[in-house]
Amino acid sequence: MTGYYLIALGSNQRHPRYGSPERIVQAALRELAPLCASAIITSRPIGPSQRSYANAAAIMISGLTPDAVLADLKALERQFGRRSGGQKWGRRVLDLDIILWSGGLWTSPGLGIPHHHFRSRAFVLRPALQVAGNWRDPVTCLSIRHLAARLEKAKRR
Ligand code: PH2
Ligand code: MG
Ligand code: MG
Repeated sequence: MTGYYLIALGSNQRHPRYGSPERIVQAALRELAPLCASAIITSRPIGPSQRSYANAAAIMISGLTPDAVLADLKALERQFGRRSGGQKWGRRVLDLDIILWSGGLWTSPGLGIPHHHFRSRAFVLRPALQVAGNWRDPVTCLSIRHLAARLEKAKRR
């Protein structure tokens, strides 16, 4: 069964071959060959790491289950030199997260969709707005556009 996946990409560490986080995200987008991709934005780090991030969002189409897609994304993270372990939310050369998929909800031991924290993360919603503004979060029934506007408004207060 074919499904659509909204993927968030992030990097805040240099890579010896690809260079800056922006270049890494660019290279990862080439590898993923998505249906469409957002621009790459620079965002202030949330969490312990001090370095700013390059973030982007992409829509992928796949016949695989969410667990199999996640395994492929993890393999790509490793291909870019990411090692498991390390500090939670520490610096990372490449982070690929599944945010939404067209099947709605998914829960397995290693994966929950929708991504648990995406509604409060501007570094996910801002790029996602460029590629999936009308996509509705199956939990709140609100569109990405609505969630992004709500978050920007809350941040201004
Ligand atoms: N990812 C994190 C933690 N903090 N901050 C920004 N700006 N962008 C990220 O992608 C990011 C983060 C954990 O995955
Ligand atoms: Mg992440
Ligand atoms: Mg991740």
